[in-house]
This record gives sequence, C-alpha cells and structure tokens, in this order.
Amino acid sequence: MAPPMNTGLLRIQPTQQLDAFKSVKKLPLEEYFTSGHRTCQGCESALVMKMMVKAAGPRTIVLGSTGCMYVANTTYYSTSWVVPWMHTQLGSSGSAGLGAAAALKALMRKGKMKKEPINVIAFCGDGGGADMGLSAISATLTHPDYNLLILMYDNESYANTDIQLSGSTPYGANTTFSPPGSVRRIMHHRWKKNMAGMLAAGHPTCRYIATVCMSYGVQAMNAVRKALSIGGPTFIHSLDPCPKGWDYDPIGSHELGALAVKSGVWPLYEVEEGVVRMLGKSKDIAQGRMKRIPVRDYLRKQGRFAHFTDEDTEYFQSKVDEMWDRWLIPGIIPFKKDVEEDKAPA
Ligand SMILES: Cc1ncc(C[n+]2csc(CCOP(=O)(O)OP(=O)(O)O)c2C)c(N)n1
Ligand code: SF4
Ligand SMILES: [Mg+2]
Repeated sequence: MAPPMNTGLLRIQPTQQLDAFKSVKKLPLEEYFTSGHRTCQGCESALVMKMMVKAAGPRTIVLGSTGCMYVANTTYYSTSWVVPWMHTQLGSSGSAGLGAAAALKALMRKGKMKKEPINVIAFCGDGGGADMGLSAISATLTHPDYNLLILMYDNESYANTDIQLSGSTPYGANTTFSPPGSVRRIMHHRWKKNMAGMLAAGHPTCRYIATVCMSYGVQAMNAVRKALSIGGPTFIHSLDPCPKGWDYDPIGSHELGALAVKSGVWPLYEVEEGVVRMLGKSKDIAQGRMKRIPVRDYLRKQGRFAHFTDEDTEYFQSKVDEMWDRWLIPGIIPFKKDVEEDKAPA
C-alpha cells in the first residue's frame, strides 16, 4: 500500500489497518446486515450491503440515501442493520458522510469521545449518486482531511420508484422512461456515465477509488477494507445486477455480474493515491491473458435488451471495443492524445 498522503495536523481520526481477506473461507461469520429485509430475490445490491459492512466490521456507521437500499431495508420499526445506520436525503450521501466524519473528528478532538478508528460509510444508488448527488460527492472528495468511504451501488436505474432511466442506465435499455415502441425501438441513446473514472480524473485528493462487482465478492470486500485503511475521502462504485430492472430470473445475478466483467462492459480497477491498477479478470483482459467475450452473451440474458436487433448489439459492442482499444487508459480514461499536435512546432 502506498504511504499516506501528508495532510498535516488535520487527520485526527485514527484509521486502522484492515488486512485483505485471503479467501472466502477466511471471512468472519458475524453479520452486520442480517435477514429480514424486503429486497427482491436475487438482489445484488442487498448483497453489496451485507458484504460491505462485513468487510468493515462492527465499529462502523452507515448512512444511506433514499432508494431500494433504504426503503426495503428499514421497514417501519425494523431494520436489517446491526451497526448504527442513518437515512439521508436522496442526493446527500456526500454531505451526510462528510458531516458524520467531521462530527466524529470534532468529538474526538474535544475529548468527548475516545480516539478510536470508526468507519463512516455513506452509500447511494446510481440515481442518488451519479445524478442527483454528484455535486455533494464531488465536494466531499476534495476534502483530504476527513475519513469516509462513499459507496455507490449501481443497479442502473431509479429502481425503487419502478425502474426509471438514470445517467447510469446503459444504452438502449428498456426502462419505464424508455420503453421500446413500434415507431422508435431505441428510446435511450446516451452512453452510461463513467462515474469512477470521472471522479478519479477530477479529484486527486480522493485517496482511493475502485470499481467492484459482487460476483467477485472477496475482491470487492478487500476494496472496502483498503479504502477504510487508507482513510481520507474514498469512493467505490459497484455494478449490481437487479432482477426486476434488468428483467431476468433471480438465479442469474451472479452470472450476469461475471458476464459484465468478462465482456469488458464493466472494467474492474482501483486508483490508489493516483496509481491505476486493473484488477482480476479485467487485468487478464488488459494484459492479453484473456479475450473479452462478446457483449451479446451479456445482453441477451436480460429482458431490458430483448428488443435489440443485431445492429443495436453491434453498436453496443463497438462502444465497448472503443473503451478498451482507443481510450487513453483502457476502460477508465477516455481522452485521446492529439498526436499531430505533439509533433507540430511550437
Ligand atoms: C429529492 C427526491 N426526489 C425524488 C425522490 C423519490 N425517489 C425515492 S427513491 C428514488 C430512486 C433512487 O434511485 P437510486 O438512487 O438509483 O436508488 P435505487 O432505488 O435504484 O436503489 C426516487 C426517485 C426522493 N425520495 N427524493
Ligand atoms: S428492484 Fe432491484 S435493486 Fe431494488 S430491491 Fe429489487 S433487485 Fe434490489
Ligand atoms: Mg439505482
């Protein structure tokens, strides 16, 4: 792990060294997000909550913005959370997380609380994070002197309010805002927002950014542990298959996450103190040990793409190819260098 960034006297909250789990057999048995929630069968976002807090451990405060992971997990007078948990407004995970981290820091500085590592994790959905709460997340990531992790669970729609299109919804997907019709087949023409890459490029003060998918659960949990050990503002973006919104049999959740990674649709990587590393299968792809599988294999398993013609699938494939073959950093940073400009005399 890279040495911590020097932020002077400002980093008062202690962090802890959470070592990586070596395998699934080494995971602790304790649960801090338990049974009793009301998410759909096969909901990967619920799995993200469970594994995220298992990775963090009991000295953790979780804050969550409105969405499925609020509504389904905190039915009146009951909750699946074992650790302290607080709901925050839909676009506020960044500010709520920063406020909680600042409060802990102030209480510890004033001697009103024992100085000990307490994890603050603020989660949000893609609607609450990539769209509505983007400015609060961005502002929070510019504060190097508070320890918190923001985790965006991305089910690629405003799922809780019945699958409306978000800035994270993939091209062409059928949502309640983009139903294919006989006159226009493709109703959503925008490409998915590159959230983690955008935050990494624009926020050098953010000390750790990672993309994860719970189909690779130990790796995802280790990203959470690394983020919490590094401290400072950190960000994790997880891609979560959603049986309701993506329209598939709930048994397919794990497989769909793996197909997203193997097809290159969802690159796994981390940016630690400004150093980029591809991870897992994405590293194998980037280093030529594995060929990407066709995106068709991923798309055809989901009802939200059932209206796709060959032409639509080819377009989708061409955009994923572009991410891997033409981006400055494959799957992460899209800028292209103007080679001619470099050669031109000053
Ligand atoms: C300011 C505000 N606008 C709209 C809503 C209604 N609303 C509640 S949950 C939700 C969807 C949030 O989507 P996302 O953040 O992606 O979480 P998901 O439901 O997909 O888990 C919406 C629009 C709200 N609660 N607050
Ligand atoms: S709609 Fe999707 S994200 Fe929401 S509870 Fe169901 S499976 Fe989970
Ligand atoms: Mg969502």
